[in-house]
Amino acid sequence: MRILVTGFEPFGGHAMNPSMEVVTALPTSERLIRRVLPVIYADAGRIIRDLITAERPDAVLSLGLCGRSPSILLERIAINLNDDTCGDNTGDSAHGRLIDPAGPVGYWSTLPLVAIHEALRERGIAVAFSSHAGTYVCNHVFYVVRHMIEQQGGDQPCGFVHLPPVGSSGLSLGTLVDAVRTCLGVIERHGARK
Ligand code: PCA
Repeated sequence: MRILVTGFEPFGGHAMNPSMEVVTALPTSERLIRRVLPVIYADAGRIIRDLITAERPDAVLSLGLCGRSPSILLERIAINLNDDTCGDNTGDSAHGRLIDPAGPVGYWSTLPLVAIHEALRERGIAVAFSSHAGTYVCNHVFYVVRHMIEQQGGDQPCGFVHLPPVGSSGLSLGTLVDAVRTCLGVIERHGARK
């Protein structure tokens, strides 16, 4: 199984983004396609769609930073909405903009979230479920990828995991890398969803 794993560049007031650090620190492997995305609505969606078309991964795990979270958040739902007050890294501020006016209101994650939750807890890593990934660029990428796979009738598991800032709940960068490797291992073991 080849898995596409993405992170994001720093944004807002954050000097670093652990999702970028983790994606960069993951070991190079033929089974892994790694990419850091810009925190720009239009570019992030286009880049990840083009990557999926070119690389045809068997699963997609997207990562981002949730600055307020004390733990890793397993996102359950992507919403068809861009809405923020701070703007993306180009200053594009979306106020109630639909991601795809023809698309459904939301999509469930198709990652094996319960198994991932269990695996992370077994490793003593702080983790929680989250109802949805917000309405900023992380949610945008989550929705765009789920929508693309759904429209193509694909069976690739895909979803989004938010990481806390390094240091939250005693989570070092090394532990976050270990956590993401654990997620990847569970996704591999579960295989395609149909
Ligand atoms: N977190 C932001 C965007 C990029 C990132 O890492 C979010 O939660 O939408």
